Amino acid sequence: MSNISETLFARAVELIPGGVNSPVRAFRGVGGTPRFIARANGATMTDVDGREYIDYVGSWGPMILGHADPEVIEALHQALARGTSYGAPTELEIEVAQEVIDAVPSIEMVRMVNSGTEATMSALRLARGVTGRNKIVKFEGCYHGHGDSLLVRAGSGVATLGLPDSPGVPTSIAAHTLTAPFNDAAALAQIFDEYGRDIAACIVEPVVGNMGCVAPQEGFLRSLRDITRRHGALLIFDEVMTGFRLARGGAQALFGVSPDITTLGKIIGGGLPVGAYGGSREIMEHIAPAGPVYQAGTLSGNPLAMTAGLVTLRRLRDASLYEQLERAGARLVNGMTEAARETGIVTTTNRVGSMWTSFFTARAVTDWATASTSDRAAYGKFFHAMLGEGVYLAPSQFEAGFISIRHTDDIIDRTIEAARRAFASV
Ligand code: HOZ
Repeated sequence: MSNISETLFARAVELIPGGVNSPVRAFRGVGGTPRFIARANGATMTDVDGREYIDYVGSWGPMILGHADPEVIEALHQALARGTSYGAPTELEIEVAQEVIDAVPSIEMVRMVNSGTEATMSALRLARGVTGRNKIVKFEGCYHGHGDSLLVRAGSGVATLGLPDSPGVPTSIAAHTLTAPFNDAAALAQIFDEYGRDIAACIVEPVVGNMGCVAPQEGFLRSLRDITRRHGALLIFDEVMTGFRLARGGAQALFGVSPDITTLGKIIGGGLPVGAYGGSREIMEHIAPAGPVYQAGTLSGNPLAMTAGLVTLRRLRDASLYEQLERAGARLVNGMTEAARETGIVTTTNRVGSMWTSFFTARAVTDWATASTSDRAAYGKFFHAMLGEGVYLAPSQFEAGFISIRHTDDIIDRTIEAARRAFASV
């Protein structure tokens, strides 16, 4: 099959490592050539060859309002005419900060950065600065961006490519990162019993998106809160994916557990590059220039990301949108599960709100050990069958799918019909 995506990819691999600016996009987890996208609108994307896809990647989470939301685009047009970056404070930044603080229970102050990776790196530095300790604990299969301390037993692209850890991370830094299985509070308690006095923070995706979607079991997040508090360590919820997605107040509002520091990204930039980290006033006033922990950024809080973010966050004040997303998620997952069953394909589908993943395994998927029992070759076949049906899923088993408010019942029913045919072909 000769097409424009293939021609572009051949050029891209000569100029960009692996042909992409972020590894999972390269389709290595599923094989084949990545589709180059020309445009997107609502729940769909169109590639350079003119094929339209129902999109469940949603730019990996930000597009909760759907692509090219008219209100976001109009606000961006107006903002563009006022200039794209000033390197000086704006009222818009206060408005976005206010919106985040109003929504997220544990945040009293927030600092904007430019990506989720920057947010988690900065949150770790803050935790180390506040506690005067060096070690951190993360969970196997959770991914928190590509900061040195966090590329240990990570999910997402690291898991997709089968790289246990990354060359280039000094062993002296990796040695400060301890890992436990997700959903295993006893293992965490043991780590804290051994190293508690040296541990600055425990970081977790409260609902994991980066080994596929995996929910916390009853009481797990509460145990993390209790264990960290008992040992004088900080609890960091990485809500880059879940913030403003599972509820306006994120997973912490949904599960009723308050972390000390929260990292955000994706939705709060309305589709433009953004990240943020926040917490109590007492903790956040350690950040420069209020305090001594240094962190800075030329484009942080830039007016375009703040504009798109503000429109998006204000729209998400409408609680009925989360009810709509919940209904859409249930309709999709019930339909997919039924389609798999009818065609005799064994899957386990996890969902929390509008995040979901179908794993090709009979096991309940609760952690990395069970996520990795999924038949990745079967996922690859299913992925390509769905692509052929005009449905764009994550090109890796170890990523979550995302639903937007533009995924109507009709679009979801078309997806289920496509899945029925795709399962049959697997
Ligand atoms: N690691 C990102 C999702 N978990 C992928 C980002 C991208 O490829 O754009």
